[in-house]
Amino acid sequence: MKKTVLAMLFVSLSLFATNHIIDQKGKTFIPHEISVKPGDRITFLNSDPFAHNAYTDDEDNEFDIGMQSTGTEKSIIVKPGGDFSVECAIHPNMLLEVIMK
Ligand SMILES: [Cu+2]
Repeated sequence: MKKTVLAMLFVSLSLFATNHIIDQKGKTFIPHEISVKPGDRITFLNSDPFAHNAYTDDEDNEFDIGMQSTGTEKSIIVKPGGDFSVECAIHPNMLLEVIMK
């Protein structure tokens, strides 16, 4: 019974989750600022003819998608926490600001 309630809660929460698409093009995250809430997904695309990366050292949302080659997509799920910045380990000038709603 308890498991069923938890499963229903998870399903209803994920119904409200948003998938935010971030393209990497011209060595830029597009868009370069997004507003998210915990449970949302951020999907990184790569439209450049070379590899990119996306990572953050934020203590609540730490992730590193590794090397991302042209035409692929990689996703992460946002955890509860504060605003954070995402960078590309290959191109230090790339910056994505993630704002928590
Ligand atoms: Cu890059």
